[in-house]
Amino acid sequence: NNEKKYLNLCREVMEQGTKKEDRTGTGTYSTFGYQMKFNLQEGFPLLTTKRIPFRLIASELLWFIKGDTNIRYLLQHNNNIWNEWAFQSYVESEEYRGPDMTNFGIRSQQDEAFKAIYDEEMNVFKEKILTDDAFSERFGDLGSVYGKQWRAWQTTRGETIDQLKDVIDSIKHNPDSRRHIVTAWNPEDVPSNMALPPCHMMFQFYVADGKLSCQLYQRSADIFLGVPFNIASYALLTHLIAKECGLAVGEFVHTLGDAHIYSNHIEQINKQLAREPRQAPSLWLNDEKTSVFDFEMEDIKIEGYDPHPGIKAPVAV
Ligand code: DHF
Ligand code: TMP
Repeated sequence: NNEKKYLNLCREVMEQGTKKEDRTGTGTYSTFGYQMKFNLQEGFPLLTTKRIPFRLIASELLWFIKGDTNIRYLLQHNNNIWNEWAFQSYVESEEYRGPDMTNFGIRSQQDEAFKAIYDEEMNVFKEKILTDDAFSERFGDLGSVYGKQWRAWQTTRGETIDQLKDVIDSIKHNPDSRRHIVTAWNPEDVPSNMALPPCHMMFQFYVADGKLSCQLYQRSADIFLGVPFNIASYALLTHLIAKECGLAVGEFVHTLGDAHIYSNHIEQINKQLAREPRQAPSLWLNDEKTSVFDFEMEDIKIEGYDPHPGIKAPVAV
């Protein structure tokens, strides 16, 4: 069972993780180096031990595939998962004149009065991103994140490289190649040019027996919030590319670097671990679409999804 692989990761880090401080000031239990293999023929790996909002995963992936790095597209799809990181650059800028937002992530969890002010500022910010073109261009953009590196990696010669298109071409024309790689980790851009250096940073495809497999290296993994999204996102990407290349799906191999459970996610993890996994759902893709680059939200659906209820948790900023 695919889901057991994830639950085993949770159990191992809960039982054997080392206490480790982190950038966000939240504190974690962490382990270094872990691998899970999901068989994509055994259903779609969307967790059932808590409800995962699949439409957020699909719209985020389509946003990467378009090469977009501006949260406006996400907001237009009612997807709020990247708001905090755009908001952070805004409140740190000269232009911001509102109340002090230093450490808004931690403070909004600890201080009710502050949370009300923060929510208000965030709503104003979102509205401006959606309606004000100049503002959105300036503050909606997360910098040289995934979409940019996948579709328009900038070379020193002033050219751009479309890694995603190139990798699909190489899967089609030279399936045995051991060089089917896309990397989002651009050392030139990492120090200054992005809201958050890529977490899922490098992936490789592999073709054997008519099946397409994908392995992801994720340098940093928020086990409760990020990882369930990352698994489903790369499973979906593998399905889309397999379809375009006329291949079946094989495995998704998920390799983690710093795999951590935040100290304020412990109760939630325990609650989830007490639940029994249910039958995995399946993925429906519109057969009229052939190219990865033509898919829209209505072409992607999850079927037979009957999860346990969602479990809320604060995200560390
Ligand atoms: N920072 C941290 N600390 N952890 C992350 O997982 C993370 N992920 C990012 C950006 N920065 C991050 C992008 N992906 C959620 C899920 C994925 C994600 C960002 C946020 C999240 O909060 N998920 C909630 C539901 C959110 C909603 O319904 O709007 C969840 O319960 O799964
Ligand atoms: P870091 O840059 O200090 O490693 O913080 C990034 C945090 O975000 C870390 O907890 C990992 C988490 N994360 C994921 O787990 N998956 C993701 O897709 C993203 C963007 C972040």
